Amino acid sequence: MTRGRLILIEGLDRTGKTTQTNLLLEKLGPNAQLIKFPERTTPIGKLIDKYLTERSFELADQAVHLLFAANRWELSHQIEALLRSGKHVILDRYVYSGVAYSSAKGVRGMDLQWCIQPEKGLIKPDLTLFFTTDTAAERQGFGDERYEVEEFQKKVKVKFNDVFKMFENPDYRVNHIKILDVGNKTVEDVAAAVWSLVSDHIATNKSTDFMYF
Ligand code: FDM
Repeated sequence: MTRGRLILIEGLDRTGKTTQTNLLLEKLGPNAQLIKFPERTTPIGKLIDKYLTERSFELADQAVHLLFAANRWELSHQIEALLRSGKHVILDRYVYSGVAYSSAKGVRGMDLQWCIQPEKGLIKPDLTLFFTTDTAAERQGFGDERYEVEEFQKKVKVKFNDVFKMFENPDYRVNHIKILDVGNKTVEDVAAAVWSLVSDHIATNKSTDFMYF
């Protein structure tokens, strides 16, 4: 039996990741499961949630980065088991968010190379769709969480580019990252583009091996 595919939807804040991952889950039906990172209900996820929602809860940036990575490790066995059982797993954010957001803080020593270390060994997505937009209007209306500040979001956008460049390096064997400009597109248009890429990927990729960061 071929394993399920690991499909990641990544992107900037307010680009519709959550809407689109839910629509994709509906389309793929019972043969798929959606996992959102951070997964805020686990022991580590609860700490992350507290950090994001309570400004007075201080943690060292390095420690926060390791918590986000640990949150992925908490779910790594479950993800692998689902894929081996033949289920597709849709991820809403994953390693690339981890590296982009942490390195965007500009903390001494916390460069891309530092940030990727605790992610090494996690299963790599088979297909990554990165949602981006240049439309200022699309980027209004951030929420109240710690990172939802326009200045910081601009830095994150630059870092996502750096992260993808780093993964083009042959050492990292980049895998199927597709950039989707969602600015000025309707939910239906984006959903159609996502479905075309995902259904094509599932129809043509049958490998049983996993790739790892
Ligand atoms: N975020 C998310 C990180 O900083 N590192 C990570 O590894 C992940 C998965 O957490 F600002 C940031 C991105 C965002 C915040 O994410 C919460 P959601 O998608 O808004 O819940």
